[in-house]
Amino acid sequence: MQYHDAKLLTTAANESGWPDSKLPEIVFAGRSNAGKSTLINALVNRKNLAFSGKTPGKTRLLNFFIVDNRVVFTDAPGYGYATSDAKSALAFGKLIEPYFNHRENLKGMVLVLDARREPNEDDIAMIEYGRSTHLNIIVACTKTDKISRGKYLSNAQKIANTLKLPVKALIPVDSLKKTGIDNIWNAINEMI
Ligand SMILES: Nc1nc2c(ncn2[C@@H]2O[C@H](COP(=O)(O)OP(=O)(O)O)[C@@H](O)[C@H]2O)c(=O)[nH]1
Ligand SMILES: [Mg+2]
Repeated sequence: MQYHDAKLLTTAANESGWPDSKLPEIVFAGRSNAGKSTLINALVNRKNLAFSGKTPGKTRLLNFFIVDNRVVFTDAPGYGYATSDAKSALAFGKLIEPYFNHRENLKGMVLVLDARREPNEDDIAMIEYGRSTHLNIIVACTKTDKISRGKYLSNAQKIANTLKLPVKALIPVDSLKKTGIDNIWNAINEMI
């Protein structure tokens, strides 16, 4: 397991809170509970860098982590939870839209999906948004430890069809056992 130097750079509620950094950035987007924070923790080999599971709090904001003085990971709020009512959806849009549209060093998006679930309309909107702002996009399918290999393959085909991607664009991961984490790193390194 490779060592990574990682720390929270800052937490931002709006544009004035974005870090003054020129490093390439990768945003982690996905539904609440899809496994974004756990994936970030697995990538940097830390247990609790990004707030995962039942520690909400700062997860309604953008959390910026600097990794190896080389790349910044941005943990975005989960949209299932953030967009469950009109007011929250508006707040989510106000937080995320300027970031996607104006953040010059934003290079790519890791769309984080639970491998057991079909993408919903929020996931589709998110990938379309990434495409419309010309981001490089990779899709991480988490929690593969909870399903058989055969079930993963059939789910992956459905997910790929729904998102209009080749199935090989999906990267299966088990963030707990760290399976597939090297593949995510390779894809991130290509984006930055
Ligand atoms: N079994 C398993 N559980 C996972 C995996 N990734 C995340 N989880 C669990 O899923 C829950 C939500 O993860 P979290 O990272 O907080 O999701 P977020 O809301 O997208 O940031 C937590 O209880 C994690 O431990 C995985 O690959 N395998
Ligand atoms: Mg989280």
